[in-house]
Amino acid sequence: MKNSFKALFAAALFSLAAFVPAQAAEFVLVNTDPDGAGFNDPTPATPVGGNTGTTVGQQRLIAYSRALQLWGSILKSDVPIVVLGSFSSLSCAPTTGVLAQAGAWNVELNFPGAPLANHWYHSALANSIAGTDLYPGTDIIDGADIIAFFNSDLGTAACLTGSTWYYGLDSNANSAAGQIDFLNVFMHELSHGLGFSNFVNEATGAVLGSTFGMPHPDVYMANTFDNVTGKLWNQMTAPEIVAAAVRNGQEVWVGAKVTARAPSVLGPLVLLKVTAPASLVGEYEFGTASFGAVATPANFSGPIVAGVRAGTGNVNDGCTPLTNAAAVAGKIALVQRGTCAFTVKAKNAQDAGAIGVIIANNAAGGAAIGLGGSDPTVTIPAISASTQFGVDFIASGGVGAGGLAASATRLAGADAAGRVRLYAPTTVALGSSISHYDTAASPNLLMEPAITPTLEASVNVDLTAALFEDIGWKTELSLANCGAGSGAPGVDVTGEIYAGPIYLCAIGAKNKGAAQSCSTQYLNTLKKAGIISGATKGSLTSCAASGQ
Ligand SMILES: [Ca+2]
Ligand SMILES: [Ca+2]
Ligand SMILES: [Ca+2]
Ligand SMILES: [Zn+2]
Repeated sequence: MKNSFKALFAAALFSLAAFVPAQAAEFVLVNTDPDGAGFNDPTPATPVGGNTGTTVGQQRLIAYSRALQLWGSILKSDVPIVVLGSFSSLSCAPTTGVLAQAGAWNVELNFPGAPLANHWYHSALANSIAGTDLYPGTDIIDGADIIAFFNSDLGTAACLTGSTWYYGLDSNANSAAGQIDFLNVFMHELSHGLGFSNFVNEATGAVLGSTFGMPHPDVYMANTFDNVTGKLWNQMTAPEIVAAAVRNGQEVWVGAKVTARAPSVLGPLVLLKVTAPASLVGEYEFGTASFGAVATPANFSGPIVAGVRAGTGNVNDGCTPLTNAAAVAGKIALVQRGTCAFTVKAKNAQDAGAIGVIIANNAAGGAAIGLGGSDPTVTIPAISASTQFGVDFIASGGVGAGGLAASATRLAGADAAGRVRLYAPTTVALGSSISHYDTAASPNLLMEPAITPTLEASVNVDLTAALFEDIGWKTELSLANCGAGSGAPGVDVTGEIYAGPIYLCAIGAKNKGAAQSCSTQYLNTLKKAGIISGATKGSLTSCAASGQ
């Protein structure tokens, strides 16, 4: 693994000494950029968002160090975690590009205390479990744990035109002005290197070590579950892995910590809730359409009537003008897939006066699929339903009621058992597939495949720390037991890392009074933003004051 990367590193060494004492994880940054570039870029810069650097390079280093401090304040390790960092040209085009890439630089197998035999572990985690540096290497680079590249082309016209890095430490990037939050990106990338990634190739099913006679699954695979075969990924053959990797919605994380914390982080899933006929009362998954208005609980609710057309064949397929327009007008029309385009069916429902349309699948046992196509004249919202739903609805008489509503039991981004979905696009994206949470998660998570403007990694790592606990990380803080609820110490039930910045106040202050005023100011900000409750603020304030 590491040998394939070696050639990229020829530059001068610059290491920042550690900032975080023993019981929290200590990170060491190794800056591998050459003079005058990347982390050493001398271009003058104005301090921004709590970042006091006066050159671009300094600001990069300060933001980078803050991310290391934040993860260091959550994860426990007696072995320093060495991170190689560099700015370089990464794949980028005007409208799409790679912001950064990171991963484990060394991996470990069957080390002392390994929770799972014959499973690969990221070296930072393996070292923390073993309590020793399992591979010191020939030098600090060879023996390092994590490697991270950042795209140095961001800010040029050819790379994500109009975008620039934001180096503030306050998660306050102006996304409307094209700013991309470096701290959010690096908190995300560091997570990959700390354990939030598998080592299996989803395109071939080959596990790590296949090429050097040590083919083994990894600890991430041991927590990845396929709902179709009912198998964990570390129990699958290569062909099974290839098939599972593209089963959008079916791959989930089964680690207990993530599942336990998910209801505190994820919002409710919106489903098609049917209230009539009695035989169909319940909640159903639906698919969305690429045409018409976006279906929402506000615009998609009311009586439902099956659309009927004249002629032969399936008279419920909506392919010619509906003959029961009087019954459909002002209601949601239900039609079935087949014979003509989805947009034609939606247009015929719209012309009959429908306020929305449900297009049920017609394939045997078919699920609610995505509805493709384009027709700007379709303005009503359209959703899909399963084959069975359409058949049953028409068989029951073709009259009912319902609409989109927040589920009382299901979470947005989790399966029916409450296990959080992993990203499994129908076309494999190597390095991205499975090694992220699914984009279906809402609100957006730090470890979804795309960095989104609402993320605030300076104070909130949502479900990331829980996943680390599932793979064997111990989470501990100098503010042990300051956490509220059932979260890890210092990480509350919704994953906010409020204790991390308080900890930074403590180590950055001249005396205890200054530390307390720093943490009070920070807690007030969190309270004002609605991130913590008054009660949490109170317990944290006394915790900080106790000098723990
Ligand atoms: Ca090492
Ligand atoms: Ca992979
Ligand atoms: Ca999302
Ligand atoms: Zn990622």
